[in-house]
Amino acid sequence: MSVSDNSIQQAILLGNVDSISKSVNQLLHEGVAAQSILDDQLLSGMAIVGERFKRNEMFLPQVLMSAQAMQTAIDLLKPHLLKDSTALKQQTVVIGTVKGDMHDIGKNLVRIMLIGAGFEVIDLGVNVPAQRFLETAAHHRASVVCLSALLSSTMNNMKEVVDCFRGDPDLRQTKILIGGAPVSREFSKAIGADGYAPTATDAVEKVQLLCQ
Ligand code: B12
Repeated sequence: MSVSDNSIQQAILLGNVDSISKSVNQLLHEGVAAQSILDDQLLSGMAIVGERFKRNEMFLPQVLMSAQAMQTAIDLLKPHLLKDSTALKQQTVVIGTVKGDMHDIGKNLVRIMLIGAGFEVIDLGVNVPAQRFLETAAHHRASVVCLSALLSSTMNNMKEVVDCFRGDPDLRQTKILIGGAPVSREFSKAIGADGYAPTATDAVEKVQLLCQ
């Protein structure tokens, strides 16, 4: 990877949209794989933001700027991430961030990877109430519902979604996959979901398995 090695990380830390666009475009132009720009630079940059936020070295407006820079970079990588993929089957997946939670960068990455793997993806956005997941899954006959949460308070709203699906005679078989920094395999089992994946790449594998 050329472009000065940590220029993308720096642009994320500073929330510099212009600089990140320039660096990402340059790396793409040099033939660096979109997946490696994402894994080696963007995700590690965002991890540093998370650490600094935790230590009160960065504050909300700065984190928001970093998130905007991250989203700009992801939008630039998106066509390349999709191009690298092979379309397999057209099963429908509904995805959203649960009620009370506005974090969507990770959820958006999972969506992009799923589309890249050939799934039809309906993205309900952020702050999605349980009932909306149910109605959408029923309307589109979804095979899998993906729930994202980044807050330890909102991860509990995943259980409400799972309970609503399990309590509906027509939807109780719908597979539910969960993800997001505070959740785990154990939490997924505890709330009766069908699985957990730690990253967007693992999410694709899990959804493929759940669709078999
Ligand atoms: C960016 C950010 C924000 C941005 C969000 C912008 C946006 N559009 O998303 C803003 C500034 C708005 C924000 C707000 C808040 N935030 Co915030 N935020 C972050 C930060 C720094 C990065 C999150 C991120 O985007 N990571 C990058 C992505 C790529 O990673 P990811 O989301 O984990 O997703 C990956 C996996 O988890 C997985 N995945 C994600 N979703 C799914 C779904 C499925 C189905 C699957 C299988 C996998 C999967 O795949 C993804 C890619 O590999 C984190 C720190 C951290 N370490 O996570 C804090 C963090 C999540 N925020 C935190 C807090 C406290 C808040 C606020 C409450 C702050 C406040 N005082 O207001 C508010 C809450 C607002 C709300 N109601 O949601 C805390 C949460 C603590 C906790 N455990 O509850 C964290 C951990 C920071 C910290 N260390 O204290 N935040």
